[in-house]
Amino acid sequence: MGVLNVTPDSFSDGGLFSRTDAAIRRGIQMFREGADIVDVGGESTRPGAVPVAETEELERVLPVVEELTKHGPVSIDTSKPEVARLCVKAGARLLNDVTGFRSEAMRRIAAESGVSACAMHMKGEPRTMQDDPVYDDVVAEVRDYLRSRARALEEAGVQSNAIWLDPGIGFGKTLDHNIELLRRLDEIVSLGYPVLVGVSRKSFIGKISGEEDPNRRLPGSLAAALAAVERGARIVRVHDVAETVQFFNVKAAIA
Ligand code: HH2
Repeated sequence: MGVLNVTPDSFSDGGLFSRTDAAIRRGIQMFREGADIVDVGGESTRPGAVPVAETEELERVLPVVEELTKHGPVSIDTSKPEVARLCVKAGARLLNDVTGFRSEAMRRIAAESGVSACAMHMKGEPRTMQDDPVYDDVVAEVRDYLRSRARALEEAGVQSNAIWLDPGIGFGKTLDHNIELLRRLDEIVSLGYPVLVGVSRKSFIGKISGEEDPNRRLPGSLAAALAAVERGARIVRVHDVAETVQFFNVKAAIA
């Protein structure tokens, strides 16, 4: 899954693709590089990010979704029901909700439209999520939460084979929590739904490596993506599509 942030303030590519034409060009390029799906987002969820109004988010993402669906499968990264509804109408095939479909309206749109739904775990909300997150057992808590979100989606009428789950690396988690979640990812995979993991360029890689520039965290991102895939992750959400495709193709050719 290629990341396409149509935002001025995303943590690694903010401002690069905030113009519609630049975003569309980058999306098409990611399909050419081998992305199976491109995830379009119009609101940064980085720690401390300021929420964006619905009209603003729609102006950012809708023209991009409309055009990119002509080139390949598109996912919309949003928690706003109206943004989700209009993007599905425009052809988006997956709803990626970092708030885990806590909103009934989001669950209804997923069910009525028949598109896939990715429910992610986040502790709290982006503005405050990194203020000292505490868990007894982070893996058990995230797994139980994701199981409850999958049930809620199924009760709303979403087919079980259309549900993806995501532990939400970096969303209300310390370095140790992120490492523990990746190390024991198989416990989340065992819920039986496809698992998506987003580790690309994230700050935990900076903490481990000392690399402060997110754009220089590709080696660590590949290491973390491999660790996730080896434990059963089916989809990796990445900024560096060509590099990640090459990495996994070589790995697959050998083993
Ligand atoms: N991470 C980000 C955004 N959306 N969605 C899922 N399912 N999983 C993730 O790990 C995930 C996500 C944050 O990364 P990015 O989009 O690059 O940054 P920002 O939120 O600053 O736009």
